[in-house]
Amino acid sequence: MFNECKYVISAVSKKQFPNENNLNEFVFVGRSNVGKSSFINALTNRKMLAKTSSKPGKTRAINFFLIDQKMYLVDLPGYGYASHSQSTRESFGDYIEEYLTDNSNLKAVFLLVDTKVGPTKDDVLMYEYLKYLNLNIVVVGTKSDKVGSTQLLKQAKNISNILNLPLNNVILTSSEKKNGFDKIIAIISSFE
Ligand SMILES: Nc1nc2c(ncn2[C@@H]2O[C@H](COP(=O)(O)OP(=O)(O)OP(=O)(O)O)[C@@H](O)[C@H]2O)c(=O)[nH]1
Ligand SMILES: [Mg+2]
Repeated sequence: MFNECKYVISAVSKKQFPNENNLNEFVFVGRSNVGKSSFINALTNRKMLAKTSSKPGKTRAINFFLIDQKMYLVDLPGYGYASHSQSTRESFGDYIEEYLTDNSNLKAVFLLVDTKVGPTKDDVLMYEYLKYLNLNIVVVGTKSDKVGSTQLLKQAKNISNILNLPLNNVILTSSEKKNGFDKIIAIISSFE
């Protein structure tokens, strides 16, 4: 579905955000290490488009990827990683806020939570914040390969219970096994 995927910029301030043509944007949000960058790579079928790491806090800026000259996929820094200095953590918050508010190009926010761990306190806060901003939210469970098949439904229900949303609205994915991406692509395609 995605042919040309181009890294555009790692933005550290609003002035650097691209997209003067007002193309659709889709952003991936979640705590550090939840698998956002891996998710973008799996979605676009690229191995190294977005940089991934086993060390939390890899993505420090807001990374924009231009897809087929028609939309942007946006990789946000993760939240909830304690070992950043206080000031770094605060500026992470600023980026996220600046990016998410007053952005009419932003069509959907994919909130990624770890399927096995379930939504953390930070995830719940982020979900509430996204709702408050009236954004179109898609809740995604990541790393579903780490959960046995008999536990998958239970973990999906756990996510839907904690976030208080219908079970059908929780999409479980594995970037490693490339599972669940047909649903994500269908959602993105529905905005074209
Ligand atoms: N088993 C498994 N591991 C995964 C999956 N997706 C990501 N990982 C691993 O989880 C770790 C973190 O992945 P990243 O994609 O870098 O996570 P991130 O959310 O971008 O992290 P930050 O940039 O720090 O916010 C890496 O070691 C990945 O290999 C998955 O679907 N299955
Ligand atoms: Mg990342």
